[in-house]
Amino acid sequence: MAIDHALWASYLLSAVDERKDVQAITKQVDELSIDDAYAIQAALLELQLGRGDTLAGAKLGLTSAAKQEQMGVDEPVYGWVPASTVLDASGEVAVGELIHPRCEPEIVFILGEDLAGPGVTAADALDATEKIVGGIEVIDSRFEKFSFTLPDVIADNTSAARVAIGSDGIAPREADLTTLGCVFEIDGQITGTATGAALLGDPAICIAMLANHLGKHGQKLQAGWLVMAGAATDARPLAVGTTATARYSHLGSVTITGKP
Ligand code: OOG
Ligand code: MG
Repeated sequence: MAIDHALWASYLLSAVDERKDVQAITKQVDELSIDDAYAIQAALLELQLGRGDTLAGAKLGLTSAAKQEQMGVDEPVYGWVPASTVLDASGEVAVGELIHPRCEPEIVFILGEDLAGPGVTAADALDATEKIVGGIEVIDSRFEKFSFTLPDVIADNTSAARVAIGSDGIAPREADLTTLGCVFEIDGQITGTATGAALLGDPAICIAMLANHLGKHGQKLQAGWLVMAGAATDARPLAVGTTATARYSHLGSVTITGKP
């Protein structure tokens, strides 16, 4: 049976609106192809833009071994960052607006120029980048038990929920991104450490892959967008009262706090 993309997009948006987890799509249909999953993701974005949201950028997920092992999915995924999901400088996250949020460190590329695939290389990605900043992403799978297969998580816009962006940035070639370090802390306890090389060998490779993926759909990364390369450590629960800090070499620190 053909997959009704708009129907599943509404299903996911209702889960967001009602702050209630829902059954994985693949538990309810015979087969969900990767193409159908990206079509549901596109329909979901259409619904969000139709409500007046705008696009602030794009993201990758599952680009590190740490994340792939945590989630049991072994391929990178691509998604969108609606402007309404970008947190203000306070770093406060209203946990009550979310289902079962987790947080994770992100290396974030701020683009100065458009980047259009196919054929984009890591060097092209750096050329198009204005600056690189640290961040923390809050992910919130709309699926029960934060559990999903590859097509489910794609349809669900790669669990994207919120993102905090650091204020200190560097020029794209100011530091070696493969050795750029990150220490992730929850309430002062270190939960993970990684370098940029954890992200498919080089965070810039991730950005190039995303541009090439979008190129296949006649889309591109756009100047001014923020683009997340994916978390280099596993994600941790974010509850009311939790403070999460990502300390980066070269990029300073970013802190978020869970609020009611
Ligand atoms: C999927 C989203 C993954 C990342 O950085 O790996 C992601 C998930 O883990 O729910 O954003
Ligand atoms: Mg992420």
